[in-house]
Amino acid sequence: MQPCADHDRAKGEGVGVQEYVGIKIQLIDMPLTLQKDFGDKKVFLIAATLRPETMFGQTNCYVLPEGEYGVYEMKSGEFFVMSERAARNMAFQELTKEDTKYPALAKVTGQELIGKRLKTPLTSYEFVYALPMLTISMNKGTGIVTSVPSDSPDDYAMLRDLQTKKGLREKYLVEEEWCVPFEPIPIIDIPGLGNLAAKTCVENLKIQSHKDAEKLKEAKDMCYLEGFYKGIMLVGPAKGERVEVAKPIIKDYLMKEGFAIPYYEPEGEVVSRSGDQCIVALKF
Ligand code: ZZB
Repeated sequence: MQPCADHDRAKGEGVGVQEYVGIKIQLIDMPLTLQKDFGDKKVFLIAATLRPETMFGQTNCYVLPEGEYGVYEMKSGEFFVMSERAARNMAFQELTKEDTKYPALAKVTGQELIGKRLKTPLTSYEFVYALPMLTISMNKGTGIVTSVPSDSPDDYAMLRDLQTKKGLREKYLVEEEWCVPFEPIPIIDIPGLGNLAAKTCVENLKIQSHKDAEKLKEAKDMCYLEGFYKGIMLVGPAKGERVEVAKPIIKDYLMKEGFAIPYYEPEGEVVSRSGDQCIVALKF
């Protein structure tokens, strides 16, 4: 594996490294296809987030119904469910069982994960459900997204659609009990946007559905910016602190407790001159 300097790239000149926090969300109910081989194992959906300080507000976890996920064995002895692309990056970050190798021990679709109960760190819900999100990109993060509808407009819009649109629930075989009781949790107060900033922004911009991409982007940018500089934590060990200060504290806590892992990937597509998709590798 050669380092791919800027001048060795056919695509992606100047593209840097994105650092995510990979949240370990344990499967309580195993999908049928995984029951036999993984029924007695610790299996986690890995959700890539840029907002570890919002994990107190998780209400569910999103998967792409038609997305293909693999089950990978990690150095820790645990099993991670994620996209093959994420497993490939992790194989070069000393996370998979054998360095540079990432054989999928099984495959599972997002649809097969929907409705499974999950245990996820820091949230006040005892367990949450895997639900569909139709705008997930399989070429970003792990293809699994943890849902914080209090502070993420995309998550709020999707959850509201699932809660209120029977036809949508029927299409993806979602039961009311998996989404309707899971209201957003106030975790951050932002002056001017209140303690459910994503809901405020979605309502102010009159966003009608999870498909309203342009306005959702505007709402997301506003929540990121206002949240980061002006948001005050309402919960957790950094209660009363600004988000900017709380973020590294909560991130370190999640890692120390074994609830999360650091995960890196190129922040955009990088292709080498020999035509290979580039990854982020640990180099000493
Ligand atoms: C929890 C969370 C809480 C997030 C929040 C955001 C916010 P970005 O914003 O485009 O740079 N995400 C992660 N992977 C994917 C994917 N494959 N497809 C679609 N969405 C994905 O991407 C990073 C954020 O987008 C991640 O951080 C994740 O949602 C989601 F309160 O995790 B986040 C204002 C945003 N607030």
